[in-house]
Amino acid sequence: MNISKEQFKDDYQKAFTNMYASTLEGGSSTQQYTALGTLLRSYVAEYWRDERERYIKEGQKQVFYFSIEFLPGKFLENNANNMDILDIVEEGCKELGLDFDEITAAEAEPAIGNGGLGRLASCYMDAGASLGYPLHGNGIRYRHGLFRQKIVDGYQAELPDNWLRHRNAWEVRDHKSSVLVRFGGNVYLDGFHPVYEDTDDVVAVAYDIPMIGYHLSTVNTMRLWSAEVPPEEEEEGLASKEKYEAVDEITEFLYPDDSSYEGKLLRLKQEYFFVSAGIQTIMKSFKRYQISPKDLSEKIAIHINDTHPALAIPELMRILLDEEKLTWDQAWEITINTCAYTNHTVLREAMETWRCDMVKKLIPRIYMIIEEIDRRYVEQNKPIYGDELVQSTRPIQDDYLHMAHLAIIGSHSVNGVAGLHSKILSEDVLRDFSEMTPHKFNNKTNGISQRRYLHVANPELRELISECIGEDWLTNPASMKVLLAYQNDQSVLSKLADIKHQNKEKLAQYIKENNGIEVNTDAIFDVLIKRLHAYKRQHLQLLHIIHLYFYLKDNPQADFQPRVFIFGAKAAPSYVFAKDVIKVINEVAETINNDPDCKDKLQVVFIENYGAALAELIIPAAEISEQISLAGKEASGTGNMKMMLNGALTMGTLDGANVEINSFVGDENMFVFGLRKEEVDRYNERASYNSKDLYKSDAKIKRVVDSLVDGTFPRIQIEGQTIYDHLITHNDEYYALKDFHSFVEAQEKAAKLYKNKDEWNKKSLINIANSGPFSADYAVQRYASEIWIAQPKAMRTDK
Ligand code: 26V
Repeated sequence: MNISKEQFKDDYQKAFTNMYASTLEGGSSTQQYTALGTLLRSYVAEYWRDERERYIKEGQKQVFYFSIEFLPGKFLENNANNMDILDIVEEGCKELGLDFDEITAAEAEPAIGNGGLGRLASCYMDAGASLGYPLHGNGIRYRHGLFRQKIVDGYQAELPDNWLRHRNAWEVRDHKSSVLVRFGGNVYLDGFHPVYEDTDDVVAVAYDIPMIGYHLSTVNTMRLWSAEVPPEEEEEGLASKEKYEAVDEITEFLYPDDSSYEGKLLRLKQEYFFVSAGIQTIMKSFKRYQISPKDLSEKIAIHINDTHPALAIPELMRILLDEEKLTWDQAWEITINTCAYTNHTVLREAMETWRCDMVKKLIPRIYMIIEEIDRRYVEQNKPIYGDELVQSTRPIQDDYLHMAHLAIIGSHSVNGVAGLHSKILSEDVLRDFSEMTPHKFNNKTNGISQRRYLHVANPELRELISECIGEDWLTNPASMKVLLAYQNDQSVLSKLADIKHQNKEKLAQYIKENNGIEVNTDAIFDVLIKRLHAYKRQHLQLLHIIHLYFYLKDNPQADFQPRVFIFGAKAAPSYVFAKDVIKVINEVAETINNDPDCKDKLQVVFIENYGAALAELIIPAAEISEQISLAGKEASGTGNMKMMLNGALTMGTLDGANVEINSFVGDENMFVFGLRKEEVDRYNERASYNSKDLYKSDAKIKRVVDSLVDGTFPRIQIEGQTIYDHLITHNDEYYALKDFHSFVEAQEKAAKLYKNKDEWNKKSLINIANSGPFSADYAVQRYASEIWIAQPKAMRTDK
């Protein structure tokens, strides 16, 4: 958008006074932020409205991305960037005597997602809007996001995340779009007509947040639902205290697990709540514009992000049958053609199943429909595929509802999120389904927002790239490949190194302020940031660090490549192993950081409360990107792409999207180690891996593992033992010991390479140049053209 700095400054001062009846300079940074966010939102408000109306007028196909989590990160800078006024805002603030960094720091991060799944949804929102696709989010407005992590005596403590304390400047409460969601009660059929008795009703109130595309291509909507007591019940004094509490609870907090399933009733309530609200809204707008429900799949696509929104399928059926009075076959065909499902994990413990009696009691009409889906599925498919296949794939089995089965059966597309993951789905985890309906299965490798993770998070690098290759790459990321022409250009390589060093300094400053540790910024910054989980193997890095520690103790005079190991990770509050790993990392760090033999050579930092906002500080400073999950376990990973984009070299197994990174940059530009997926499978099939034997026969491994329990590191008696037991007593489920030597070797190679700065910088540049294909823009284009069959609008030329 076009606005002068003077105009902006004037608007800002007025907006502040309108809001707080005081002057801007005297405001707190939170007030300054809130007024600024509100002002920027007001700049796009008319355009947002126009775009909504245009969508309706032009009858363009709309896509609704249903996700129980979003992780948008802070809005202010990203939105200003996408509106092309980031410079004006920054300079304007400076001229007004304000500290822009303080203002951005005052923005509360909406942590309404756990990790990869939610962040991916938000990258797609950004890409969708930037490309002009009508792609809208549908989710939950949790009043408390993912807990804030505090490290106390080395342990993770969880504190509530009250991100809405100072209100959200970007959201608009749209109470007129409220819908009623019915729970419980009795339902019986009067002919074909369902009769509801004694239901427990909840109102879903919409909060809309504008999703502002790059260069203001379009403004889409992320709609988050909040649960309230129905106003009629309130006005007639019918709502009890218990009712208020029960309703409040629905959108009170985000479940803090991302890879283990727990069949909690409240979680099921959340799932039905936001799904029903979203589907009802879509159908209401259809009615308003008198579009026939038979045209539904031509006019909208519904995306089911993991299984949590899979009740969209029976909910859509319910409306088509009960309200639109379609026949079952008509309704079913429409539903399948409208819905598509993405799987994000192959971990068995994360597969969602619900006890049927629970579903039946909470949402009786929906359960009736699911039973009918199941009955017809068996009836129609048994004669074709035989009993065995049908039994293993039906939605209801042994009194449990299998959400993935429901999602697959009710969708026309099922995709994994990286090549290897999609292959595992169709050949292994979902093999029976892919045998029956191979046409549904496809891959959509994840993508990331270059705008957030490079343009905004690393503006100096953005400048350098543009200096070299012009601006085309900003909207056409594949053309970053042109950068390869500079791989031997010493001046470009040294600028690249300078930028990395500045970013390391920034991170070092943060570490000094928050951890009280002065890290050596000439050391390699080795970064492992992601949720803490045994399959992601933070404990493998821990073993490696201990190994280096022993090496330094044994060889204090050795020529040692200095390294700073940086961790950031939250553990699910009930996940004992993960929490114990955090404690051990912190205690090992304490010993190492205080040992004079390690000074400026080996340092370990655990950054507290890692999340989307801190990621933007850490990623630009990373030199080694640790992607060390056991092959076959990480669906894709997206941190791997973000760090590559910022010039880090990947230290990785051939897992998830690391495989694709490897195919782009080649073995010589990353450090590949560890078992291949087929090898892991072979060990598992034959049960031929014995970690205890390995431990007993390998002195290096034994020494490192023993240090967890022999007092080398104080204050980890219990937690060290947990890891020891996992590795030795319980046979090292994720093959950390098996991969240990291969990992250490790859790390040694990295340390050696780092001594040759020119070579390192060249490889760094090669990584950046090859990261274009991981743009979320391409991923969204593939979803749009192959799954949603949706078109972007013709781009404006008047910006
Ligand atoms: C699963 C569950 C299980 C029940 C409890 C709550 C919960 C919440 C989320 C999930 C979804 C799977 C977890 C997930 O985030 N998967 C990650 O998705 C990323 C985006 O596709 C991908 O890059 C990561 O590899 C994958 O772990």
